[in-house]
Amino acid sequence: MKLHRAWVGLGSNLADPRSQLVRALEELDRLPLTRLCIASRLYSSRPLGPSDQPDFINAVAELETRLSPLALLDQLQALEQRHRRVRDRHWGPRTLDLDLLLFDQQCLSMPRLTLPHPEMAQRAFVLVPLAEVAPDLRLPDGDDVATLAQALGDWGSLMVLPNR
Ligand code: A4P
Ligand code: MG
Repeated sequence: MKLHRAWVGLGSNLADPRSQLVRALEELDRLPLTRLCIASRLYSSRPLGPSDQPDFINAVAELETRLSPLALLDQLQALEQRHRRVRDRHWGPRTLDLDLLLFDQQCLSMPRLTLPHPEMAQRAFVLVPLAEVAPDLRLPDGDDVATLAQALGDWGSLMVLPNR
């Protein structure tokens, strides 16, 4: 089985978000056929979408995996379930949200999985931690992640949290 590189966006704004993320990073490292290579610092940000919810904590993890994209998504969704995530309101509060941002340079458009993650290029809370762990990374369309992050210009709403 081939070794792949995948980037996962983590987000939480309920039930002690910081420990949700710290636990999730450890759990990502223990997924089958998968290893956590590097994790970004934790970032706090204002909620995108409905504003009557707590601020989010976000981070990005770089993984090495021998799983397929869909098998990795299955694992991420099972991990969300273990954090008792309840899906109700779109863009509403959540204990743990795991988005598969990139998987090698693959482009996929399936009902269960779109790669790259469709919203990632517009979100500072994804691009800034992603550029931190992978400063030379490009999207499949050739766009440079660090340049995209700088171009967003709404870093003001992002705050790095002190060490975990
Ligand atoms: N799906 C398709 N492609 C992917 C992918 N690349 N990664 C499917 C993960 N899932 C993918 O996702 C809905 C369906 O998308 C899944 O069944 C999966 O098969 P979901 O996580 O169940 O639903 P959701 O999270 O409510 O919707 P969505 O569109 O994923 O929301 P987002 O984009 O995750 O946004 N503000 C701040 N500051 N920080 C945040 O982290 N997050 C959100 C949620 C809103 N506002 C935020 C933040
Ligand atoms: Mg999601």
